[in-house]
Parts: sequence; C-alpha cells; structure tokens
Amino acid sequence: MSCFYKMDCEVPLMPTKPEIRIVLLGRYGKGKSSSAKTIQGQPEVIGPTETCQEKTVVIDGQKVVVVDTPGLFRCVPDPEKEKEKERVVTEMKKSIKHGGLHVFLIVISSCDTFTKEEEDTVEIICRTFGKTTLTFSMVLFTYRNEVRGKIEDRLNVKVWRNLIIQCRWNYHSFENEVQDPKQVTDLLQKINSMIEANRGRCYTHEMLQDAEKALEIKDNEKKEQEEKEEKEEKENLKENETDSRRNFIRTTAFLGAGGGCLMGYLFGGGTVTSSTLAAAGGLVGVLLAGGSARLMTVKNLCKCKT
Ligand SMILES: Nc1nc2c(ncn2[C@@H]2O[C@H](COP(=O)(O)OP(=O)(O)O)[C@@H](O)[C@H]2O)c(=O)[nH]1
Ligand SMILES: [Mg+2]
Repeated sequence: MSCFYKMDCEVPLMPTKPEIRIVLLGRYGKGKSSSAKTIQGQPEVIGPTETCQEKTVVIDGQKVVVVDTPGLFRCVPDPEKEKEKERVVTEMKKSIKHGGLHVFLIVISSCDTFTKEEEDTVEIICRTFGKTTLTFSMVLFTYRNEVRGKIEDRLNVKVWRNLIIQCRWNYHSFENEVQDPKQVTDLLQKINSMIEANRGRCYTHEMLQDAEKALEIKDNEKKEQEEKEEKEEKENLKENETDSRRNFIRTTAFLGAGGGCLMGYLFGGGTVTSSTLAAAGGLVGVLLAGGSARLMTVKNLCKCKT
C-alpha cells in the first residue's frame, strides 16, 4: 500500500518513501565531497575529508542519508595506505551498523582515462566489502561538463563498459560546479529503481563481516603459501651449500694430495725417500682436506648458534 489515511478523515497523508542510505567511495580528489554537497544542496566543500561525514537531508519528501568518506586510496606510501584504508573501513562500519547501506556510489572523474588506478579502486572496494558490493554499486562520473560528448560515448571503451556492466548499468553523471537540482532528482530516481531491483535489500553489517572473514581466509592462505615458498627456498639453498662444500673438500683433498706428492718428490731429490715423502705429502694433503671440512662444519655450527 503506497498511501496512509488518517483514521478520522479522507485526506491521504503524504506517501512515505523509504529512507535511502548512500555512501560515496573512490580515490582522493575525484569529487566525493563535492558530490555529497551537491546531493545535500549545499555550497562548496571546505578542505579535505579526514573522517566519514554523515548527513541526512530530505529530498522530494524522501529521507536521504549521505556518508562522505576520506579518499580510500590517497596517494600515500603503501603501509600508510593500509592504515588509511583501515581507518575508512572502521568509520564505515559505524555507519553500516546504523542501518545498512543501499548504494555505494563509486565516484570517478569523467576526465580520467581508465587506468590501473581506477581498476585497483574497484578491486579494493570488492576486496574490502565483498563481491556483493557491486550489486549495490552505482558509478558516479563527476566533471560531466569537462568532457566533450556524452558520458555514454565513454562506455564504448571496453574497461569502462565492463565496470558499468558489473554495476548492472547503474551509472550517473554529475557536474558539481553548476547548480542543477535535476541531476540530483535524476540520481535519486535511478537509486530508487536500483533498490527496487534489489528488492529493498541493503548492504548489511553481516555482509561486511562475511567479507572480512573471506579476506582473512585469503590472507592466511597467502601467508601460508609465502611461508611454504620461503621454506622451499631455504631447503634448496641448504642443498646447494652441501653440494658446494662437498666439491670444496674434494678439490682440497686432490690439491693437498697432489701438492704433497710434488713437495715430497722435490725435497727427496728423486730417491726412494722421495717416494716415501711423496706418500707422506699425499697423506698430509688428505688430512688438510679433512681439517678444512671439519672447520667448515664448526663454522656452520657457530652460524646456527648466533
Ligand atoms: N569542474 C569540476 N570540478 C569538480 C567536480 N567535482 C569536484 N571538483 C573539484 O575537484 C576537487 C576535489 O573535489 P573533492 O570533492 O574535494 O574530492 P574528494 O577528495 O573526492 O572528496 C575540488 O577542487 C572540486 O572543486 C566537478 O564535477 N566539476
Ligand atoms: Mg573529500
């Protein structure tokens, strides 16, 4: 039933549309905050977004909760990027706990060519929030007036089209530099159709927990694989070391014995004594080889202890 009636009169009350909860995601500087302000009908953005900002507005009689987020993937060094991502996710969890999210607006600048960065953005969103995220996602192109031709022309590019297809052709474009209330009402209309197609379902806290569990399993598997590879590498290294040690002993024995024989022969002046001395020299050579092998073993033992 779409209308409600007061018990004592015939005048219908305003039909109450269900509340919509929107979150804006994307790279730093692509127009998330500007788009949030456009939806909220507010003027310019002041400074960068450091925390998630949630604001409720009523548009055409419908309550709309808009959550603006800091750039998930700000250009910072990798460990910092991880910290930043964790911070945004923590903030988002709070907002999801309040009542789930109907739409992830993936904000992309129309001026950008679809690069690895955009691909990564979508990949990270799916990895963080789970594959189901795309069921609840809509691509929002900003800087509409900056591109020549229609936004649809861009969809001829395979990578763009693939993304839109993954988002079930849910996309919209904004020009945040002009006051155009129609772009907001059009967006809401598309979002309402999308919610209807999703039968009113929204992205819940449980889905986030599932995604986190899946991510944890994947991370553990990755860690196990890395440990296995490291172990195999160490074993190979050890085997190579043993082989080279054997070769070293063999060479030392050969050289020692050969050298000893030569020395014995030379010092003995080519007499019978020389043969005896040569044999003794050979023996010394073999002993030398044995000694160096033992020395190497002791060295390795010391290495293991330190
Ligand atoms: N021309 C134009 N500039 C925009 C548009 N959207 C955002 N900007 C500008 O892009 C810059 C970054 O926008 P901001 O909303 O702070 O990006 P965020 O980091 O994704 O929140 C600001 O200087 C905005 O004025 C747009 O649709 N058109
Ligand atoms: Mg911002």
